[in-house]
Amino acid sequence: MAAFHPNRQSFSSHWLAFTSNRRFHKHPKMVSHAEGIYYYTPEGHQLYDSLSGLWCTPLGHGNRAIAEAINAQMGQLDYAPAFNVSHPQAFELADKLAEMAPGALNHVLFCNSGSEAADTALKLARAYWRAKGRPEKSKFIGRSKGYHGVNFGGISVGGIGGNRKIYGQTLDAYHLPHTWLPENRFSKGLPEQGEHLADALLAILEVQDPSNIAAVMVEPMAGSGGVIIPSAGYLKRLRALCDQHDILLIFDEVITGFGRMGTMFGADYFDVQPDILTCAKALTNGVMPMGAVLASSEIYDCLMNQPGDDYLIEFPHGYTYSAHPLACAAALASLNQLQQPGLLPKVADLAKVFEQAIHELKGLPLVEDIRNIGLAGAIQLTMDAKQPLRHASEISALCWKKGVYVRFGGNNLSFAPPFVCEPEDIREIFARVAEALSDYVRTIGTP
Ligand code: PXG
Repeated sequence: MAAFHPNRQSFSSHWLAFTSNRRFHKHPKMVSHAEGIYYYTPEGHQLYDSLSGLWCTPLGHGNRAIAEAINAQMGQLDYAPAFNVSHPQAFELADKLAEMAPGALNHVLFCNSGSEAADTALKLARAYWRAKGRPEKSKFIGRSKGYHGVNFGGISVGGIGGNRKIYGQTLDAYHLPHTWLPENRFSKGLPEQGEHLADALLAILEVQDPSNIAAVMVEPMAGSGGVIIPSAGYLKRLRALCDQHDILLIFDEVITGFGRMGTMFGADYFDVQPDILTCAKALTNGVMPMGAVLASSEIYDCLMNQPGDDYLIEFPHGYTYSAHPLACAAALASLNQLQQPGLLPKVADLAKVFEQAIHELKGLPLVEDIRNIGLAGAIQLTMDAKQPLRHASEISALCWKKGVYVRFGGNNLSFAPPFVCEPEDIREIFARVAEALSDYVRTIGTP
């Protein structure tokens, strides 16, 4: 098939997601091929994939077993109605997720993205309290710098101002402070300070009253916000406060799910049990769009035991593509690999190399903080007084030229390399990032 080269017209016909389109038109970044831990541009320039796509392809690109599973499924059943009908792979996948998830999160609702998973979880929390006869428990508490996707529930609970400000009215939601503290700068792994930040929940409850609150929703560590990691006791404290005040705790594990922290879920890492857990991304190794919401038996049983005839729908929610057969096939093939006994120990080993390599950049100009946990990390840059977000985007552009795809968001460069990379790949990625940073500092003069 001949390569398609976009012209001016097609540049404006594809309105890129979450992108400065005007900048893209001037400096397009295109990939046309991917294999293992690399992307390739149409011109054949090789790039390390230092974020596993958008945090979603830990098993690398072109994974054979996933491709074969999708092909086989395509020949067997390409689509099944998601309402009133189902298919065997959906049950197999739900069983597998329930078995992998911490505690009794035994009931799985499928959707197609992390954003849908977030809004599904919020609706589920409200539906639960209503079924319990407490409909006034309808407000939510999220956290500053939290990201729960882009749908209305997710942006309401999410704590990134720029993702909300142009969209008008949101749901009733209040926000805990984020967990970045200056005294934790350059911590390796878990920071020491910050357990007390969970107590900010009490101040919110004092004004809003627990009787009005359905759920607290947080990421075990804030991924998009710039890999902001809470201290060891923070989530345990949050769990205890939610228990005391009869509030559900929802973990958004869209990034932390499936091994990113070196454990299968962030909940395992912190040894804290949520009532609802959302996931997506690595669930299918990013190959098919899919999200999932795992609910506790308490929530499931409550909704199943509502009075009324048994033809009534217990939870009127779902999507045309919920539990899509091709996505289920991709997920089963991905999870089989993620569950291989050697894989998570390999991630934990790579995490040590990653920690050392990313912290080598400490001391370079513009580097204000470096954080890491498992195979995830961020380099936080000082803000340019006139153009606060300039440094990160320009350094990322230089990294591209040096053969590394680097994600920037706000004043952070974020990293989440594939689990299938080798220690020398990680060292090479950060050596090139350090070079790009130094080149950039030279072009702007000493900051
Ligand atoms: N929750 C969390 C915690 C996420 O990280 C979503 C929900 C939404 O998922 P969907 O599939 O609807 O995009 C996300 C997505 C980045 C980056 O660079 C992060 C995400 C997406 C794109 C870029 O940090 N996270």
